[in-house]
Amino acid sequence: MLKTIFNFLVLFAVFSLICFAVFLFYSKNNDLLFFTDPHHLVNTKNKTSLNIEKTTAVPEFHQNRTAMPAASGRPLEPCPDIPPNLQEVLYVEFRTNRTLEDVRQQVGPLLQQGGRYKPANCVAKQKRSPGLFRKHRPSLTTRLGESDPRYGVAIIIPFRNRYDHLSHWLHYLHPILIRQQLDYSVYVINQEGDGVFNRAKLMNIGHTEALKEYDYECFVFSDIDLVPLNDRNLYRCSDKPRHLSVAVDKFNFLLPYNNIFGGVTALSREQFLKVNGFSNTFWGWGGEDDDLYQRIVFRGMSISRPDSVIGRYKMIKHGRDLHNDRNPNNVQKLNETPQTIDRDGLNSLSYTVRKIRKDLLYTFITVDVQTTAGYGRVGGGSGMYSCVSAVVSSVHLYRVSSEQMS
Ligand code: UD2
Ligand code: MN
Repeated sequence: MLKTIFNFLVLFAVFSLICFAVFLFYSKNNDLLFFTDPHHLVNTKNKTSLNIEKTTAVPEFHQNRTAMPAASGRPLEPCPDIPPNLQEVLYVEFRTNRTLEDVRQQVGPLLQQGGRYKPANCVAKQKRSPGLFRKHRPSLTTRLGESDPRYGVAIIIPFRNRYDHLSHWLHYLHPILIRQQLDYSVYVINQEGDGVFNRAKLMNIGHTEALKEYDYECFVFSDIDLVPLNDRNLYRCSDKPRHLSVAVDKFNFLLPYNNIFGGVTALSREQFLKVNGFSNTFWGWGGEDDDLYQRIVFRGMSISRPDSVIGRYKMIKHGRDLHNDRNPNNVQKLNETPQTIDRDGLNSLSYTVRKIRKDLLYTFITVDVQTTAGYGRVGGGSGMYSCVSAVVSSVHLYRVSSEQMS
């Protein structure tokens, strides 16, 4: 009898132990409150709310890029229409030595390889162009680990041998673009060799190469020597092609002529395709920006601009570069825009990529632009328009016309 009771007790003890072990196992996996340190839970909650408070209180520039606020499983909210930490008067100084290494140390921790950034706490605001319902390419988005391609801005910089300018540009622009809560990447398109420079073709190449990496919605084309003086000049695209460098110190903060479209411009993917990009045939200095403006008008669009307070810029002082002399043929070519727009541009672009280098601060793409000998062919036409526009450009200083503000 005693033996039976003893056996029963042993069995009961073993059974209880098994039950307890099973219970422990499940409670660990399911985070049952019963077995979780209540202090730990409270702290986690506090941590989360602290993070949220912190992100609204301090400029985003100070946040850690790798923070993952979506850990709660909830999708990120869209960023506010007007980013909260914009600075309206920026102090910009170029008379100082600034190395890329300095810049890397300052902003590098906030960036991903290739000069890439997206806000950690909200979804960037760049919207898909109205009417553009293309299918996006999931292969590209997954390659970069992105969730939604609709918000990407590619910043394209035409470049050759302006390394000191590059350091200044990166030093000022990365913090500005971060405060603007953009989802962006910086592409520096470096023309190989010392053939005649072709700014416009480098822009087309930048657009094409950037789209191989990511389904960007917006393209900001920027000279390397232009730094905005007001964060409110957002590097986004809008429903019209946008001219951002409205009031440059070099031009006494005035538009040198009303239709100027050089410096810094923003075109959505749809707008840029509509004009077939830039012409590829403007070799040497000048004309390519006016040709793009004419393409925009020819395709029935108009441009928008910020006002001259928001659109202020400082340009790094420089002389004319070697192999980028003013090309007198380019002025005459402006007569031909209506004839060339369909056959000279993105659809006729030809170049060779020599090297792609991913720096923390930018993607550096060296290309052979297939420079022709000399400065390209002379365009046809009477040159009347060109003469008039050249005279108008050099003599008149227009104030920013109010209908172009938006
Ligand atoms: C004006 C325009 C510019 C462009 C140019 C004519 C403004 C404010 N700027 O600038 O957008 O239309 O006239 O082509 O309206 N670059 C190099 N290395 C070179 C040559 C040029 O990197 O050897 C790049 C660089 O990004 C530079 C840009 O091309 O900022 C334009 O050249 P620029 O600065 O010599 O022309 P600029 O200041 O007269
Ligand atoms: Mn310049």
